[in-house]
Amino acid sequence: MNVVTASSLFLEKEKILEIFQLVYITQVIDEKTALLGKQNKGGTFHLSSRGHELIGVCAGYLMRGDSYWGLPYYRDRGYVLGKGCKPSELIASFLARDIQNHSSGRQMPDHFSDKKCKIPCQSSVVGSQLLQAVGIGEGIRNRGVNEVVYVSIGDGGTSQGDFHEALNFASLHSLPVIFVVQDNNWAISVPKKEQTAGGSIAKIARGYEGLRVSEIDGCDFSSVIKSFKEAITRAKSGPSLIVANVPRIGPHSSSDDPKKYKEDLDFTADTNRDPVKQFENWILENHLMEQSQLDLLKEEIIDEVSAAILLAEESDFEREVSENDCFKPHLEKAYILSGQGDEVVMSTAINHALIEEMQSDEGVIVFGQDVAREKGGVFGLTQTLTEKFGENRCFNTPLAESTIMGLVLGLSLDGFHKPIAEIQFADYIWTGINQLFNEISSYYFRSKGEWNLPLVIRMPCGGYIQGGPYHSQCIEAFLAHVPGLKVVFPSNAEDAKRVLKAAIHDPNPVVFLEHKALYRQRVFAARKEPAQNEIFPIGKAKVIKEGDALTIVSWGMPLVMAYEIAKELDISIEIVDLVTIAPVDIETILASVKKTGKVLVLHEAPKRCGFGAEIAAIISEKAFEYLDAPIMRIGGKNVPVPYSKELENCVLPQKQEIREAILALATF
Ligand SMILES: Cc1ncc(C[n+]2csc(CCOP(=O)(O)OP(=O)(O)O)c2C)c(N)n1
Ligand SMILES: [Mg+2]
Repeated sequence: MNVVTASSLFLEKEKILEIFQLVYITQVIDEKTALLGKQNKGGTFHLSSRGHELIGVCAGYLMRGDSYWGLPYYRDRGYVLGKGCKPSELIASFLARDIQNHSSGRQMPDHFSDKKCKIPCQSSVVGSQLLQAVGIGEGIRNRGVNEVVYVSIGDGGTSQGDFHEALNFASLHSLPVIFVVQDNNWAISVPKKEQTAGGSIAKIARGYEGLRVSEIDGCDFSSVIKSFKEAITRAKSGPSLIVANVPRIGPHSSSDDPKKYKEDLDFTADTNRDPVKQFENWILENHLMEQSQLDLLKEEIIDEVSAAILLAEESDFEREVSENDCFKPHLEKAYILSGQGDEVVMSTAINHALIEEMQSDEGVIVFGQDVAREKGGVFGLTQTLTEKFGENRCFNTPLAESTIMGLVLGLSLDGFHKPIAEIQFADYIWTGINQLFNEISSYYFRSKGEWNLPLVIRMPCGGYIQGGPYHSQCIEAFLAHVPGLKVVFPSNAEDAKRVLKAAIHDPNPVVFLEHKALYRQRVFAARKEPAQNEIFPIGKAKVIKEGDALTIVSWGMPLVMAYEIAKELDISIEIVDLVTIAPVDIETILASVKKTGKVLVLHEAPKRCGFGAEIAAIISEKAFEYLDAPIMRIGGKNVPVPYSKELENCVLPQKQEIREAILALATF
């Protein structure tokens, strides 16, 4: 065995040379794809990783195999090559071709995804991978396995709140995560002095107790290897942050001209630090190869990349996209609806659904703000879960919604966990919305089905409780607008229990909305409790009252009001409880409208662009000729929900308004 003892690296000569080959392949791919981008072959957007090759390759190479997860960022092509991804696939993804990995042309180049290499699907959102990595780390800790997560980011990305949330959570839970900042001093054109207070992210990060922080020269082979080896050894007992100083030798991207913001001296300094050149010199100095051998090896690598290009060009483009591409196919189990138990309110039904699912599947875990132990959530829905299933399966998170959403995503990736996150009030999802709208929703589509996210996000929502502007929002229309999310909004105890079970069994992300005013409402929402094996499928609406004079389509609190009014009036009213917002059950709505010829769509959220607008549009597209009256809509006023009861009544739909609309429609 040839060991480079002088550098104390304890790495065989063959391995060092293999690392060099990968470093050089990274560079050659860079140069060749830049040329390909000008040849009208499908690739247009070029991201250079020149200067970042060594740090990435070493990380990927030392963390090969099934025990290591990797969430690299776009300038970390070295990492994915080090980890074992195929050059031909990376080039094919540059050319936007339909290949197995790296999104098959659905995302821009260097947005890596390769399941067999344990590289989850990366997005373009700078910093969003950090909390997802932490979620994977939490899953590793829960499963008690010996795995490690690598996650990288640029220096600019450390300004994102997610960076600090990720360091905080990883440190709090002593997670096996290695954070790497590839610090090239620039975020496109913004230099670090305009980016980071004090100029050192390492200095700032040292405040997180439990985090091992080191700063290294990312162009120095020995330092890089030593640093990763230490971080890997330490991972069992906690996270590390490696800040690796590297040059950015190219432009930010093919759309960027660095001459607009870099001085000549900067260009020279960066080029002089080229890690590939330094590594070559190191190899020569350590007599691992002669210059002539090195030159020959480099020529072979150039030929290898040329062959990979030819292979990549053989892949075709994907040419069709369907809305079904957003969801992993899922066959609903057969369902029986008996509802034979004792009468329960909706909050109890939800609590029981959680308990039953946690009993039958060890992978089901629950977390959020205040959900643990006796408190069991601000509405008490998760009470007894920690006591019954332990601290690992029902735990509190910091007060940070992006953390909760990043965790739920990361946890859902390991094929074992089915995480259920609670967002304390739907009004506060906005501080975690990037993870939901930009990451979770499109994950399956972006990875061309390589990854799916079996997760549930529970959100108490809705007004009529004097909750003011920030404890009253009904946000279903925002959620339904985003491709790739299933959104349910059950309005009584039996549906809540059955639909929550369907959501937990679904291999796709489901947002489960719970109206706070219905949690303990008895007259309408309390029901006989369904048995353990009952589920109600997502995507099905329910006719809760039959009639033939007019149809009301509704959900949440206004549905309850409509039901009460319908019982009082001598009009044959049919009421459709939507139960699922997305994908909406068009058939049930149309069948009812075709029967009655008149429809009122009724919801609590602001009428303007509310989900009622979507339903009205569908009806007018598909059943216009059956209508005997204009489609009516009632929604909240287009203002925030005020705290004062008097004002809240002005903004949210009231019984009187609903009754008048029904009478007007009936006599139209
Ligand atoms: C959240 C977000 N904001 C803005 C962008 C546009 N953008 C892409 S890369 C980039 C600069 C990132 O700089 P840095 O993190 O230092 O990484 P580097 O490119 O230098 O490796 C910006 C602003 C983005 N992709 N995501
Ligand atoms: Mg940078």
